[in-house]
Amino acid sequence: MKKIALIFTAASSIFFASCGDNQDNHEGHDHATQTQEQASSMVADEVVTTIALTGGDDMQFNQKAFTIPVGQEITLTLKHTGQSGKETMGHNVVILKPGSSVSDYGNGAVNAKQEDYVPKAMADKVIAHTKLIGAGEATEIKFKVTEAGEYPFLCSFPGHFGMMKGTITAK
Ligand SMILES: [Cu+2]
Repeated sequence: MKKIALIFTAASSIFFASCGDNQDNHEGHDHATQTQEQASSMVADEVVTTIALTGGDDMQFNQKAFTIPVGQEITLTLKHTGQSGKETMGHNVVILKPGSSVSDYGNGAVNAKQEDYVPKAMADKVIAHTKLIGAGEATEIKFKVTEAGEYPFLCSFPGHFGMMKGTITAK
């Protein structure tokens, strides 16, 4: 009697194990995508007046989507969490007007080293920007937007905007 029970238990655990594998194979990707979407939409739905960004030697912002209220003062901080200096791994945050292209701005800023990669020639695309910082530094700006919309942001240090970009939604 005991033996039969054991065999049954073993068989059913194999059955459940293989069932679980199948689910992973068929639904693993969907599930991961869904979780990611849920996570980013949760972040984006929360309306904030403080944006705290960090960027390290991995060339990544800690967060890529924010929602802010129209007409209120927003405080944005940027902290460099890496080991590299501003010359080799500088970071900044440039917030662009709705409809502006992050890659157009990033490509246009590449040669503006004298201006810390925030060229005056493209100032008409910019809502606000931080200064360029290196390891151990932090910086803060305050800004306000007067219209609802999607405001792209990027780090304009050469080669960074492919990874270091995001969207601030104002509503
Ligand atoms: Cu950067």
